[in-house]
Amino acid sequence: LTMRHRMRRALEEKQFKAHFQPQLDLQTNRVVGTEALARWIDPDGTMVPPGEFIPIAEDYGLIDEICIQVLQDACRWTARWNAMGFGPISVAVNISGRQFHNPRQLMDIVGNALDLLGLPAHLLELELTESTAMSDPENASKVMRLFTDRGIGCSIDDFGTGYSSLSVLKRFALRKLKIDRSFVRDVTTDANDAAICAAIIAMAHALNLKVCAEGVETTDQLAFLREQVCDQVQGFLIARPLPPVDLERLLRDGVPDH
Ligand code: G
Ligand code: G
Ligand code: NA
Ligand code: MN
Repeated sequence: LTMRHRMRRALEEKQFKAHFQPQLDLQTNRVVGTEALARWIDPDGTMVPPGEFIPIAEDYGLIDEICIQVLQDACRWTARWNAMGFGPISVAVNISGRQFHNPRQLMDIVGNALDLLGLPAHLLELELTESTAMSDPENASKVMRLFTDRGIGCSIDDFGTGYSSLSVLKRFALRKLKIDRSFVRDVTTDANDAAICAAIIAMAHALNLKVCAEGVETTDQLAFLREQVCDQVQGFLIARPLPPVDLERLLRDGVPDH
């Protein structure tokens, strides 16, 4: 069977699912959101990582259908968690470069998912990497305006790695910056990385944006980010990307104190 056939069949069998990594609010110590990450889960249990299948899906023109499946899965679980009283809890989904260049079609897909699963628009967030956004700032502005007008939040992913022009950044209709995990990794040992993280947090707040640090793995990193009044953290210290039932258990039991 060719890869194209395998993907087609996987789509028919709804093998593309969302896993969820929690985002912890440092003010309240509550999980206030998750990032949905695409997983291809074969019936035999093997899991194909998105880094492998997303580029192939883009080549085969199957990225939209896969995105729809993952997005609907993400909206379905998030609507459930809010209905169960764990909310308000939002969900962030990643947008591929291909989808970014077709804003109308993306809006249709996203709007349909929200309507179908009954998720309020403000509980959905779209993540665009900084390098994608800056590859075509005109289009990025258009995408963000379109989604913001619909009540959906927009965030810049992997911030700090993509050469943002600050004059462009200030014109984006944004809710959040996500500090790339490469800056978080050595934040307690590298003075430059510490300065960069502090500067991104201060700049985000000056622009009235929330800021989320990615890739938080140690309590020392967390302590630094608390000191800098970072709004949210995401990383293996809190939890890995989890299957929905495990994320739900974490919501029920609460995250341990860090
Ligand atoms: O979860 P993991 O570390 O394997 O993710 C690898 C990469 O795949 C990440 O950079 C992430 O942004 C990307 N990714 C995960 N899920 C999706 C998705 O639903 N759509 C797109 N376009 N990218 C995704
Ligand atoms: O920013 P992006 O969408 O590329 O990031 C998502 C990826 O980051 C996922 O593949 C996820 O598994 C990974 N990730 C999440 N938390 C951590 C962490 O604490 N450390 C490392 N090394 N990777 C992480
Ligand atoms: Na992301
Ligand atoms: Mn990221």
